[in-house]
Order: sequence, then C-alpha cells, then structure tokens
Amino acid sequence: MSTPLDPIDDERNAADQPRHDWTRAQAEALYDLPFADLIFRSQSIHRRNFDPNRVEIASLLSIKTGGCPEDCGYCSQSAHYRTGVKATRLMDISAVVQTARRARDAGASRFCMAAAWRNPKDRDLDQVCAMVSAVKDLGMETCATLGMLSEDQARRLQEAGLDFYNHNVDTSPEFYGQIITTRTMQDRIETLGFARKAGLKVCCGGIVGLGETIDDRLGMLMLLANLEAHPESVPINMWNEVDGVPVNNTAERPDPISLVRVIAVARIMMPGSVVRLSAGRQYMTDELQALCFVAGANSIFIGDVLLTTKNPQTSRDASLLDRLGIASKLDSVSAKVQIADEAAVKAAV
Ligand code: SAM
Ligand code: DTB
Ligand code: SF4
Repeated sequence: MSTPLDPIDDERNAADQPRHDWTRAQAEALYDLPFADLIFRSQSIHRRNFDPNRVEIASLLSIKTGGCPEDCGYCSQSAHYRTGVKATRLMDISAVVQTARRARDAGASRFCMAAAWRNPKDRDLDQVCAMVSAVKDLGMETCATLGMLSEDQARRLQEAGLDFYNHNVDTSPEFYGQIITTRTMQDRIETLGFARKAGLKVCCGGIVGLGETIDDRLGMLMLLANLEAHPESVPINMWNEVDGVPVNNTAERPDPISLVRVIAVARIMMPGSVVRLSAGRQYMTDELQALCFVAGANSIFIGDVLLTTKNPQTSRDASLLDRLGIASKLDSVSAKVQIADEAAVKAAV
C-alpha cells in the first residue's frame, strides 16, 4: 500500500466521538485503499454503530412540483429549463395524508415532503405545518425539504412535529458554481444552521454523476463531515437523468466501484449518520446495491417514483432486501404495492 493512513484512527471514530477535522489527505487515503481494506474498515465501523442487517425505509412525496425559480442544473423542476414536468399547486392535506398512510402500510417508517420552492411563503408554511402534524399522527417520522428557511420558519416546523429537515449541499464547494447560480453554498449552510437551532435533525447530502471529479466527491464528504455536527441522515443521490437540463453536457454515470467507495468513506467519516442510497437506484444492479449496503449505506426510498423520476418497484426492493436477509415490512406486503398514484407514476421521467 502506497499511502500511510496515520493518523486516521478508527477507534477514535466511534459514533460517540465523531470527528470534525478530516483532512483532504485522509479522505484521499481512505478512498484509495485497496477495495477489500476499505470495505473491511467501513463495515467494521458500521457494525459498531448500527445493526448491519437493518435498512431504514423512507418514502418521498412531491407536495408541490415544478415551476421552481432556482436554476439547479440537474433538476427537472427548475422553471429555467424545458423538461416536460408540469408545475402543480401545493397539494391538499388529505391527499398527502392518504399517500403517507399508503407508504406506512407498505413498510415505510419515514415520510419526506418535498416542495419545489426557493423558500416557503409564510401562508404555504401554515399548510405544510398542518401536513407535518397529520403525518406525525400516523406514527411516522417526518421530514420536509422546502428550500431555504428563516429561523422562524424552522421553529414553526419543529413545533408542528417535524423531525428532519432535508437540505443538501449537493456537491463540493469547488464544483458548486458550475451547477447552481441562484443560491450559494453559504445560503445552504445558513438554512442548515437554522434547522439545527430549532432542534430539527438534519438530512444533508448530495449528488454524484453530474460530471464532478473524485476530488469533488471527497470535497463534498469533507464538507459534510466537518460541519459542527454531522447530519443525522446523509443522502447520496446518483443523478437521475432528466432531458433538457444543462448537466447533460457534463454528466457521467459514476463507475459503480467509485460509488461504493464514496459510500464507504461517508460511513467512516460520519460513523453515526444514516447513509441513504437515495436517487439513482433505478440504474443499479442488485449486486451494486448489496455492495453499497455492505459498505455502510443503511437507508433507501421506496416507491415507484421519487419526485419526478423513477425508482425501483417496491416488489423488486422487497425481493432484494429479503434475499439479503434484511428484515423489513416490505416482504410481508403484496408484491404490487404502489405508493404514488397512477398519474404520478405515468408522468415520471
Ligand atoms: N427544492 C428543494 C431544494 O432543492 O432545496 C427541495 C427538493 S430538491 C428536489 C432536493 C434534492 O434532491 C436536491 O438538493 C438534489 O440533491 C436532489 N435531486 C434533485 N434532482 C435530482 C436528480 N435528478 N437526481 C438526483 N438527485 C436529485
Ligand atoms: C434527496 O437527497 N433526494 C431526494 C430527497 N432528498 C428530497 C430527492 C431525489 C429527487 C430525484 C429527482 C426527482 O425525482 O425529481
Ligand atoms: Fe428547485 Fe430544489 Fe429543483 Fe433546485 S433542486 S431547481 S431548488 S426543486
């Protein structure tokens, strides 16, 4: 092995002593380990902090789709690009609760409500708070992702029963400006700070496959791991391809081995965080997903659609988890569960 790994100290890296001082050299040294050594380290750390045979099941609903004023270069919902996604109004509470109940009955323990906003208007936030309280009453963990928040909005969401706020850094600080120009990385960090201050748990990660380098992938992980507190959830999305967005000019589907390495490094750097294998599972083989779980991923979204793009069918996920010996409520339900309604599944790109 060419690069000495000292002073990486896995013992010091238990969840109760999380580190926030990761250097680029250490991140690179981990990423470059021979594959078996990297996976052994990440799986050992995973086992010290989690049940290795458990995967969290979350479900996602777009409560307000499209027409977004932001220019995120990967996104089907930005009003800046012609992607064929139709803008909708904020959903009724009853329809949201109905979808959440279906997701719960299909085996999901967390329900994430997403809106294509730069930031919520106060009037809309009242409606989202009512949704959050109603979903919480179903006995589910609640998560929302609504764009930038003010301190007061974060507090109101927390009081309504919100458990998690999702707001991603998306990529490395160096690559960020090539993907988004309408909000800065600093804006995002500020919203994450307001969420924390309000007592919300933080769900924060990013995307691979936009055309970023491996250094960018590691830069994103370092940014997350060196935050004052590690996000409780870290979604790693692989870009779900969308026609008509600028990222098509640079995008490259990551080498599957690189994806597994990224997951393993995330697990080692943020040992107590739940790492979600998020968008992009539609392109992954069962074997690749299994490797990601072994490397330390321990959460997925179920449902045939994410927000506007496809996700594996729940029956396929049920079969995969079952064959891996990962207990879930999914294997006890009908093989034909459809959480989103028919129209959303047809519209998914
Ligand atoms: N509009 C809100 C915002 O961006 O703050 C919340 C929803 S937005 C869709 C949440 C995250 O989903 C983005 O930050 C990005 O990381 C991820 N995402 C969006 N489109 C994606 C795509 N096509 N493939 C993979 N991930 C995507
Ligand atoms: C996250 O990191 N991934 C989810 C959730 N947070 C909101 C969103 C994935 C969206 C995939 C693209 C789409 O379906 O439009
Ligand atoms: Fe809007 Fe969110 Fe899409 Fe960016 S990622 S364009 S903020 S919906």
